[in-house]
Amino acid sequence: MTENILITGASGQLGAVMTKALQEKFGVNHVIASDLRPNESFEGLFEILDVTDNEALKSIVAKYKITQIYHLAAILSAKGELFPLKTWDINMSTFFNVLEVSRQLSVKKVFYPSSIAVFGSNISRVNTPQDSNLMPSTVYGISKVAGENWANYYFEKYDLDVRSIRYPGVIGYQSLPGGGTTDYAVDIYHKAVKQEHFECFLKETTTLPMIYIEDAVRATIELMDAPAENISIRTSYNLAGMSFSPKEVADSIKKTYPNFEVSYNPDFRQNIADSWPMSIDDTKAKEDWGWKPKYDLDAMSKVMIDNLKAYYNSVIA
Ligand code: VAH
Repeated sequence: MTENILITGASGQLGAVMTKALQEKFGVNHVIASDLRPNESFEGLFEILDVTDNEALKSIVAKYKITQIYHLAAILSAKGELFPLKTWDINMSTFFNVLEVSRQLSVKKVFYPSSIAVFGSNISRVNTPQDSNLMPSTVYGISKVAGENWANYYFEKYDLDVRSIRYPGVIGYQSLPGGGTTDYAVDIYHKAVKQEHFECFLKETTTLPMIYIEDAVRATIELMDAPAENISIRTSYNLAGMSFSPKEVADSIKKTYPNFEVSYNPDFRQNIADSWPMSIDDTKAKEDWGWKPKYDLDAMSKVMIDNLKAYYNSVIA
């Protein structure tokens, strides 16, 4: 059967890279990228879509005979704390629309991104288990815990094949830092390549689970490709790439830029980070669908620096 894929939030950090990977896998004419505003940088099919508008979503799903939805639109952790009730409303209403339209129009598969933000400071922060008691400290995290349970509900009640990953902090060179607590680890590479000082909004010893964006996208597609009978977790899978602190990523960068200077000035995002795991137990992802990360910190630093140098040289040229 022909697959037609809709990506919401396609202009975001993960969305832009996910879109390209899905275009390569399914063909440009079978992938419809969508976001709130036009995006001239996209090659291929693009629709302006506010996912809070149920009729607009339904119309696009029907128009393109969508068989899979990757629902990446959401307000992230740090930005979400600036307007908590709006964050809850946007993160939940968009997912309810995706679930309901998928059920009504027989979409075959739905991908729902969850996050390590579902965990709180009430559990072990080292090698945090898949089945932990979830007490998130942010509205973003609360919305993701609710979303995971709604995903499981639609699977159990309507047999809708919703699959989900609890992403660590995703690091990539393709977009500037967004509203995430882990986005210091994107910005630090930009500052290093521009030979600028970097002020980190977390303490130097704040270890968090992270993943290079290519690993995050590959994990997602491998999960979506896995046979349904292999999927034993219908809330969301723990996923681990690597764990590092701001000091460790700064030291990795200094192997290329020995004079790179970093200072540490923790802000409100320190409390968020302190409530999150330091490392993740992703045994179930390994067992159910063969997950294995390819990038460690130094491998990620090389690819980040190489690509950002090429970008900034082209911008300066
Ligand atoms: C955030 N990058 O910081 C996201 C992610 C693990 C964190 O969900 O909000």
